Amino acid sequence: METSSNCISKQFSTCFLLLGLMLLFADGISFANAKTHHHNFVVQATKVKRLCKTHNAITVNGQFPGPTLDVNNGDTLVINVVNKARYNVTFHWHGVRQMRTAWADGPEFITQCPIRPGGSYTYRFRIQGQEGTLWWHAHSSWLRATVYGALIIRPREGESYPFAKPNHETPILLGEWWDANPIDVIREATRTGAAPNISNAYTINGQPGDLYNCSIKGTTIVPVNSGESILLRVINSALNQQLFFTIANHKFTVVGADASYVKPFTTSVLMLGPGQTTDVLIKSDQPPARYYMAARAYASAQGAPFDNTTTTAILKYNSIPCKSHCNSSKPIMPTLPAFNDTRTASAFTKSFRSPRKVEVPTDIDENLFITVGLGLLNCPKGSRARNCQGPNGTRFTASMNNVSFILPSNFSLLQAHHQGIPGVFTTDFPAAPPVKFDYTGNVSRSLWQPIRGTKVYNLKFGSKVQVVLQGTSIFTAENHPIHLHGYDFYIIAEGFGNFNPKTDTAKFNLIDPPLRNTASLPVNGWTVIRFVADNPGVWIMHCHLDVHIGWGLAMVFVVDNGVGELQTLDAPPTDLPVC
Ligand SMILES: *[C@@H]1O[C@H](CO)[C@@H](O)[C@H](O)[C@H]1NC(C)=O
Ligand SMILES: *[C@@H]1O[C@H](CO)[C@@H](O)[C@H](O)[C@H]1NC(C)=O
Ligand SMILES: *[C@@H]1O[C@H](CO)[C@@H](O)[C@H](O)[C@H]1NC(C)=O
Ligand SMILES: *[C@@H]1O[C@H](CO)[C@@H](O)[C@H](O)[C@H]1NC(C)=O
Ligand SMILES: *[C@@H]1O[C@H](CO)[C@@H](O)[C@H](O)[C@H]1NC(C)=O
Ligand SMILES: *[C@@H]1O[C@H](CO)[C@@H](O)[C@H](O)[C@H]1NC(C)=O
Ligand SMILES: *[C@@H]1O[C@H](CO)[C@@H](O)[C@H](O)[C@H]1NC(C)=O
Ligand SMILES: *[C@@H]1O[C@H](CO)[C@@H](O)[C@H](O)[C@H]1NC(C)=O
Ligand SMILES: *[C@@H]1O[C@H](CO)[C@@H](O)[C@H](O)[C@H]1NC(C)=O
Ligand SMILES: *[C@@H]1O[C@H](CO)[C@@H](O)[C@H](O)[C@H]1NC(C)=O
Ligand SMILES: [Cu+2]
Repeated sequence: METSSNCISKQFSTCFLLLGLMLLFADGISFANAKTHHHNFVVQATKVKRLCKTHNAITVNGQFPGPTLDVNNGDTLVINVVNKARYNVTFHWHGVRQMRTAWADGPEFITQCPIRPGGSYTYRFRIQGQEGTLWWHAHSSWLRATVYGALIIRPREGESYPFAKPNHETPILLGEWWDANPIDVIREATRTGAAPNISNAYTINGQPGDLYNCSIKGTTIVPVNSGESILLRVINSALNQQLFFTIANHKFTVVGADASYVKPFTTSVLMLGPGQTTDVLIKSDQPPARYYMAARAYASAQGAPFDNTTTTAILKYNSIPCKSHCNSSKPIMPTLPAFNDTRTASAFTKSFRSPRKVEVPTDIDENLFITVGLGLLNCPKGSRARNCQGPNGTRFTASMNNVSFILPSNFSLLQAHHQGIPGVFTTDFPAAPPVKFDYTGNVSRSLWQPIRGTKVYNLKFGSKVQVVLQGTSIFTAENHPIHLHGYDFYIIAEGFGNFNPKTDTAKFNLIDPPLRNTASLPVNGWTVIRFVADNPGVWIMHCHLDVHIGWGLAMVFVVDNGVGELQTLDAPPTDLPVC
């Protein structure tokens, strides 16, 4: 559970720290002590036993969860990925801005073609102006079920946190485990058109915890001494489920999210959508004992099946006054919100503020309204029924503005954009829904089937963008964690029902909204985000529930180069995988 500085894993075959030269960067600040971290990530099948059964899980360097990357703001990462597994793979450094280095962003067929079995690719990028907790994960099929790890970004050397230095720090990675090969699960669903099988467990740092069978031995334990403060870096790395997280008898002070600091607030429960991170401080000020920390689903879709199990780890005071019976009494269990407690989820996401007044983009150049939701594809009557095992002989789908996103297969979008290769995508992603309707009402069945396409939306360098994300109740309404690559955005408002431009603009927070990379779009509601298109490249915006990505819940922004080298996408790396 401990983390050391810089090169955390002893298993890295190489880990050099090079002194950065006196380089002048775009922001005009020189970092004499910025470092370059070199890592080897070997993707390989590894025997992992959970829930009484051993599976050949795909891991990085045989570790599950994968190695923690521990860096300082301003550092450079050079990660050489070698694919020794039997699946295509790519890596995404979730939340890293990737200024001018879109080639290192990772979503397959968006910024690169997959690293094939036997292949390799070196990701190079610098952390610029981000501090807190991010993470990395595979961005190909469902590999990220087991291929993920924490990315911790500390303040520059010599600088400190904007809060008292905690006595300890530990990442808390919430995950999701199938008692099956996750790739088989998604392939089966793709074949049948039905929803994929739900998971069998959630995990904390890779362990389900002792409420599950055969899971007592590995349960994650976080040891503490009385009177300390502990920084928990909570990451929702689950594939398909928003999660509530709480610790018995301990309150959280939230200090950061998605590698930006926030105005501290206290709460006894967190809700994170997949992709989101939350940094919290806790105090070990309770009677010495063992306290469960626990996570379970926030399941907002009515009637849809979900994994309703509970994962636990143990916050264990070192000074428990007991002898032989010490381990026999059960840890103290917290109360978790009800699975459908949207009120608690919403109260939590609305508590976030930036620490101080920030510069929110105004004078918007691009004002987009994007509907987000599920759908059903009708099948030709009687034919190919095996492919149409969704509701009433349909196939599940999902869309943004009625376009279900299809990945290209012969070129990555970034390569096609950079080299001007025609026929790979079209630039007609609509800025508004083609049909206006009561998005959160009883939607006519005639509107449920989207079109399919590889449509992008073009943004001029430097344009100020507002996106109103509007959930729909097509098939079923549901909370969607919407993630934008290459950017952080301000969340200036959210609400329930249909967004009303006449009245809801009054709710915009243009003073101190939180800066994030993943927004929880409320079930049957809306969220408004703003950002400046200052990073050239091809950037996917998608639901971070992998089940929904597969159904097409994504769109892509193509951001043009600006003027001069500092506003221009770098040249592609020479080892960039091609299709
Ligand atoms: C999905 O669940 C069904 C029903 O339990 C089972 O028969 C099937 O084998 C599962 N699929 C996979 C890929 O595990
Ligand atoms: C756990 O083990 C018990 C006792 O062996 C068994 O009855 C139960 O079905 C198991 N639960 C699961 C989820 O496998
Ligand atoms: C979880 O779902 C199963 C199957 O639907 C049900 O039997 C069980 O009672 C549920 N458990 C909880 C804690 O809701
Ligand atoms: C309690 O459990 C820990 C491991 O969880 C073990 O190291 C220790 O020996 C146990 N103590 C007793 C008294 O059984
Ligand atoms: C939540 O689920 C409970 C049953 O588990 C139900 O009684 C309640 O009405 C639901 N609440 C909402 C807001 O859907
Ligand atoms: C499926 O068909 C039944 C019977 O016609 C109907 O009641 C139900 O609403 C349909 N479900 C969907 C998702 O279309
Ligand atoms: C790439 O694939 C698309 C769709 O299959 C096709 O229309 C296009 O012609 C292909 N482009 C090239 C350059 O091969
Ligand atoms: C939804 O609308 C359809 C017709 O468009 C109607 O048949 C159905 O009864 C409505 N359902 C509800 C719950 O209002
Ligand atoms: C989506 O487009 C299809 C095809 O044009 C149409 O049938 C459907 O009604 C549209 N749905 C919405 C929500 O715009
Ligand atoms: C793996 O990647 C290659 C190269 O892009 C592609 O042709 C192939 O279809 C991919 N395989 C799978 C199983 O997706
Ligand atoms: Cu979604």
